[in-house]
Amino acid sequence: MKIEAITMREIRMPLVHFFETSFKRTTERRILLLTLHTDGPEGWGECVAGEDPFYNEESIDTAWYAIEQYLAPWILGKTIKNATDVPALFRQLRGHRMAKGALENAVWDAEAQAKQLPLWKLLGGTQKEIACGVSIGIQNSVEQLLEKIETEVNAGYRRIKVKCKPGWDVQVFEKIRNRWPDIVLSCDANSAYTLDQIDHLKEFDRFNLLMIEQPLWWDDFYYHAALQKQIKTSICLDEAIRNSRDAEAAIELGACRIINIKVGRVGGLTEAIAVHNAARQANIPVWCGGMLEAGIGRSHNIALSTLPGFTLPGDVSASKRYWKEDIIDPAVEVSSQGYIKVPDTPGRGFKLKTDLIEKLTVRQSTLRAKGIAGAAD
Ligand code: OSB
Ligand code: MG
Repeated sequence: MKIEAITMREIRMPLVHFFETSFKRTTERRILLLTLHTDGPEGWGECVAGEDPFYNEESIDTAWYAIEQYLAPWILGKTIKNATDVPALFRQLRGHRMAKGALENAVWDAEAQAKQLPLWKLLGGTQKEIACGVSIGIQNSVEQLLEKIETEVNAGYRRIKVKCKPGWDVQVFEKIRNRWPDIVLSCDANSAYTLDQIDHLKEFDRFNLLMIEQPLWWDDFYYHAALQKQIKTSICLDEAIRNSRDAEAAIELGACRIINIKVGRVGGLTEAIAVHNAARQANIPVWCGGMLEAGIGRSHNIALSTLPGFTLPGDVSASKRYWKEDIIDPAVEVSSQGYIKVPDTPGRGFKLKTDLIEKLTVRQSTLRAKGIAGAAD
């Protein structure tokens, strides 16, 4: 397919409820959406970079820059056979994986539609239903957190993950376990601890957690390996795994027993599949992480989660947990048993609410094969 133009747009979407991690409280998302105009079907991608470079080094603004200045010009006017050919076109730009992923995933969407295949089949997926968990942020009070957990347990979610940080950890786990001794529970520290706190981290072992996600530095596996030797709870790496080589190194070092795969964090679906394959080869279970995505990113996550190594429930949950109205139709829904049924229609499998997307847009720019057209047209 020939890439004729790329529309970049920023939409703003308030969250139904704030989402707080050890690094930040988010109340409204600023989301970068891409539309790929080709000589065939139109492809859409969502950039998962946050409002600030606090989760990793990228933000919506660095992604906008990387796409506008480098990535879009490098593929505009090109004829691309397969989305798997895209990473090689982007190689000269170091990092900026979330920016790259947004564009590559739009190519996957267009390719799947051109081939009349559901995206999940094009990726090599095998699971027709995916198991869902939820990620629950730090709340104003433990009571508020317990109420949220109750809602999600009743909704059928198959794993509850709570965000933690020093001062919001063991006391909170204690209260959760008193009330729900048997639910599948995990925690995510987003790098809130250091190795000096090892005695404190050892206390987490009392709570029968499925895993602790990224307890130490965001870019580390060496010290995670040291920590994993001293705690019983399985470490799951999120931030630190940027590609399949990282996955291989972390696994060989013993830095984790579980890996969270986020499509954007590793630079797109091609690399996400490679991370999945590396983990599968080593018998390391993986699950699909989330970045508070709107419907486009969410539908890419659903497709990825159908690969056979995704054996643990992911942070892929219903649209209504995040948004009053999602930008896709139908919205993502989760069954009372905690599963999402994977759509069988070509491409990502969800229609777009283009009027709503227009309404939410605060800036947009269309880039064309020859020269750059600034404003919308
Ligand atoms: O570490 O998994 C994380 C959200 C923003 C940044 C980092 C993370 C998260 C989540 C939310 O945990 C998962 C979701 O989309 O529900
Ligand atoms: Mg995480």
